[in-house]
Amino acid sequence: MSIERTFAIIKPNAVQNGNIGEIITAIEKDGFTIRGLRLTRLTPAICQGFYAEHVGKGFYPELENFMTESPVVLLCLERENAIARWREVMGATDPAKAAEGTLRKKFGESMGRNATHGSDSPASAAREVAYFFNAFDLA
Ligand code: DGI
Repeated sequence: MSIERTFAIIKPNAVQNGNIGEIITAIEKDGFTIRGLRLTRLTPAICQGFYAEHVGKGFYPELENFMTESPVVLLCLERENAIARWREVMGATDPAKAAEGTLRKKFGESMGRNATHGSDSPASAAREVAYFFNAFDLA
């Protein structure tokens, strides 16, 4: 298994609830190295570019309202098998269906307000890391 990078977001509800520290601790304890880290607030245009595959779907307006309502933490994470492993640590998209001990189970409030994002493939990871971080931001 090779070392790879993935892209993660600590979403507005988790930032509002004071969960940044616990989520970053879980990331570090699981053996990820943090290569990029930034607190910012997404604009509608930035959100549309990021979630391009979902623009036009029924749930997109709710997704955009949520993702732009307050600041988020953007992360580039590195470890062996990072993309699949980060999705395991997060758990299922719907917190109600997420396994015990996963981040979405612990910190997610609903399908929409599900606390974290993680890239779903190597192509998405490369696109998402490059969308938010330039080469100088990645250590
Ligand atoms: O890769 P994921 O974040 O697990 O899931 P995804 O890429 O299918 O969807 C992106 C986000 O959009 C997801 O984290 C939560 C939101 N979402 C997806 N499907 C629904 C949804 N939100 C609502 N309210 N209803 C949905 O059906």
